[in-house]
Amino acid sequence: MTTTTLITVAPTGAESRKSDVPALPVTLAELVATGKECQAVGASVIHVHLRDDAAEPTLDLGRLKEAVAALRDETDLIVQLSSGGAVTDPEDDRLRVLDAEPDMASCTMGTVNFGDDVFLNRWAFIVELHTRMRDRGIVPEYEIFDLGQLTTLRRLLDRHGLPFGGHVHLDLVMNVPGGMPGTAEALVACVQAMRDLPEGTTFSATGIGRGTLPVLLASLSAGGHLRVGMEDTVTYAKGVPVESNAQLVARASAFARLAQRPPMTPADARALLGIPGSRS
Ligand code: KMH
Ligand code: ZN
Repeated sequence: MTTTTLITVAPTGAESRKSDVPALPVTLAELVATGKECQAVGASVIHVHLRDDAAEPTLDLGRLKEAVAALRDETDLIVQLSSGGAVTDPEDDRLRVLDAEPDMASCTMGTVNFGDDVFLNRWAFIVELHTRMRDRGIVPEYEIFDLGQLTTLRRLLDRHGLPFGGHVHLDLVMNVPGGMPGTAEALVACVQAMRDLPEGTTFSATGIGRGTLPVLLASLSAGGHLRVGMEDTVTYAKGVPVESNAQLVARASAFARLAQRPPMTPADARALLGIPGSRS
């Protein structure tokens, strides 16, 4: 049984606008400050989306490299870049994210309706991401938006082999409008489907919006890990805006402690995920 909890913070995302959510970290300085605060209250991984000078989502390679370097300099967090980007980002730009040489990158296991948009992830693109990550020594976090995407993950691993480091870690992204619901029942269905994945596969879970707390509690009780952050929710409680990412991480850490599974250190998270000590 898992005795500690890996907590990932997803501080920014590509969907919320700074003008609507003033507490959203959008500059590099804000991102690094957020990373430090979140590490101090229990985060060990940071899932990064960047913004440009107008606070719009960007996959600019120079900015990505700068962010990876700054987060490595200023924190011990495992740096996970989003290869998902925004729904409008072309595949080539999403693949180029890997050139920034993060510790980890996300790798989504299929296409999903995403509110009024479509988050497109063709099979050939998935294979390319998975293969390039392995070639470059980048550990993937497989993002699962719906039950069938676990079957896609199994197919990927069967046909194209294990990721770099040999450990399989996935993240259930629940309650996206168009994906699986953010319920304990859906999470348990995913856990059952994970039996077909390699021995030792680990998972985190995050619930978008009002799915946040049900998914957090279900994941802890099912032996899973946690992702929280303003990418996934900007509301702390009904009618109460989130003040900071650290507020969400602190709440997740408190629940993890109550569950007798305190937050994992970044060093322990590296060991779990098969990430080499340091690249800098
Ligand atoms: N912004 C979403 C379209 C990821 O980071 O890999 C995709 C996303 C998943 O957030
Ligand atoms: Zn993301």
